[in-house]
Amino acid sequence: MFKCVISQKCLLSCAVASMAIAPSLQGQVWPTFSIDMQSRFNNNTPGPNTGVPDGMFGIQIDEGSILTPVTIGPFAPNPPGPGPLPPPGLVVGALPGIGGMAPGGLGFNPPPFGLPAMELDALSYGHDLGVQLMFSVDEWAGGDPLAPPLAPNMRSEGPLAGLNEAAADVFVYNGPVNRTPVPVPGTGPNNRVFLDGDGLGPSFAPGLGLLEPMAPGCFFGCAGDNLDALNINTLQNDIFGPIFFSLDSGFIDPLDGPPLNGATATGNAFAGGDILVSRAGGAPVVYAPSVALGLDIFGFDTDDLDALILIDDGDALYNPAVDRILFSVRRGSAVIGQPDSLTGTNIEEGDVLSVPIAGGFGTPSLYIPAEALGLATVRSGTVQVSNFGDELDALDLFLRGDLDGDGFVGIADLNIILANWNQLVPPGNLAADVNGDGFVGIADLNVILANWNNGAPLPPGLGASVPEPASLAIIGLGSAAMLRRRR
Ligand SMILES: [Ca+2]
Ligand SMILES: [Ca+2]
Ligand SMILES: [Ca+2]
Ligand SMILES: [Ca+2]
Repeated sequence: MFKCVISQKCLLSCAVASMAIAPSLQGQVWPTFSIDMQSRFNNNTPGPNTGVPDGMFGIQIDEGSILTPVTIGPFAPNPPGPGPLPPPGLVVGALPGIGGMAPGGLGFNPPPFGLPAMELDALSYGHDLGVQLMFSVDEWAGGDPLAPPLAPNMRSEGPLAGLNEAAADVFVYNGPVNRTPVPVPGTGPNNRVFLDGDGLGPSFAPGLGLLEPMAPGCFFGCAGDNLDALNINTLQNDIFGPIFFSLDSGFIDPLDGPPLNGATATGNAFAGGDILVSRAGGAPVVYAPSVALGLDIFGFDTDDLDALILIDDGDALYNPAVDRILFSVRRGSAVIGQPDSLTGTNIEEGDVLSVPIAGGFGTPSLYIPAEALGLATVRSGTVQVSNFGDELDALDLFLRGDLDGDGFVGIADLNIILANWNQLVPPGNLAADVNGDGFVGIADLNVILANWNNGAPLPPGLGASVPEPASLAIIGLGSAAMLRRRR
């Protein structure tokens, strides 16, 4: 029933997995993610294959690895489950020729002498169609202290609450994925826990198999992991490519200091603000250069893109008129504190950004400000853990009920349910078990019906034109028209 490679480790994994099967898997969620170089599962050590053996193949994890929870089997991205779980399994490694679910690696160069790390810090498979925004933060984020303490959320899991467990968690934004002005601190839609790093208390949300806690200032002695790249709904074919990602810039993190950033990007002849694309077993090429995103205005590799939402039209070539990008930048980036090109708001590391607005300052445009997400910022005077704004370090979009990943809930999704009706999963298709209770039936059908005709509202060419507030309604009508055509 559970397909695992034969080894002592995996027998243990399978035993844990069989206990962890329904009713508490998170249905319709197949997360793939990466950790950062300080993380415990990386043995707190930068560099290729320096971490603990992964939970599926026994290959050493590193900060360039794409991982998934170990709950079911080694051949497709797994759902999260209740903790404790084995170490995450290797989906795609960084170095050429490395094993994993999709063998061959992302084609990173091994780090040259003096540049220890191979840090992948943003991830997408190019179809991030959804209406719920998911994010993670780093270990220094405390959350907005003025926001209501709606536990479990980013603030209740973080250092202000004395827990230091937020860095490995995934949070869902309570607001809509629309252009949003900066709210008065404490009044934004805020967030709640969606997935938990270790799948244990206090949130008991489905877990990823990561370790907690990770405390601010742990440097290279961290007890836990920082999730720094995320895709929530990873389909089986996604992992073979195209895989969109970004690498780490060379400039130091002003809170963690040297040598905590490894210049992985320049070591591979790219900038840390570039979005790259690769297929498992291929070599990376530039998809969207940093300058197209309003980054590196102050020079090559002066900004680092560290979180990515990407919708590509299928050719894996960036066309600003049709492809859509949302992103965030890393602490220490030169563009932080500069006015965004839409509203003139000083950019922070917790902001969700889009591409520059024509005729603006040439900088990225603010899409959803950190304050709306429930994060602390310098510009709002809400930081407490450090002198820097809370760092958002991973992003994705999610659409409940979109089982085939096309950004729309409709007949195709219903047919997946019907084809597996009345079956236990496995052997039924895991995709059909929308609510994760191990059985395909009324409960799953009801999720589809409750989200019927729901679709991703992001307009084509997001951020490429000026979406004045009055025009947002028109964009909404346009989306509705598109959805009608697709029925
Ligand atoms: Ca990483
Ligand atoms: Ca994180
Ligand atoms: Ca980057
Ligand atoms: Ca960021």
